Amino acid sequence: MRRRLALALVAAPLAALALGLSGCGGDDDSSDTEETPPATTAPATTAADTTATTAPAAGGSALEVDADPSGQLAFTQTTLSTSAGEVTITLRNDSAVPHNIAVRGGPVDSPPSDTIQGGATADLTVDLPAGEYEYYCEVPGHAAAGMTGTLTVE
Ligand SMILES: [Cu+2]
Repeated sequence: MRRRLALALVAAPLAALALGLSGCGGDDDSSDTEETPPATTAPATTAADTTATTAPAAGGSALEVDADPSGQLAFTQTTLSTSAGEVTITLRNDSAVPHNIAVRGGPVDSPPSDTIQGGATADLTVDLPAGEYEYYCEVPGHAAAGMTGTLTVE
């Protein structure tokens, strides 16, 4: 009997202490939770860094080319250059004549981009090793009429 009472007397403060501790523990948990997102952000940043590192290694450059706005069978730029890797060329065509863009040279012979006109744009993404390529409009007759350019990849 005395022993139980003693235990109860000891247990009560302990329980209160435990409650107090668990209260603090709850705060600690929430602050831990608050610290967890930064910890999660750190790996995410690492992943982003990895992606960023991968992107330059793979190239990932972007180029813009315009079709002659007056409707001539020509690009306004006849030379382009970029670094090796995945290259995205955005063709803009302000004329009413439909055009597209494709790249060929060496082992590369890309399918053409969408054929566009009237101020639209079309993207062509090609994986290009270093070398010299021709970009051209694949609409029949256009490349033969001079709608080509030289793309140098280093
Ligand atoms: Cu064309």
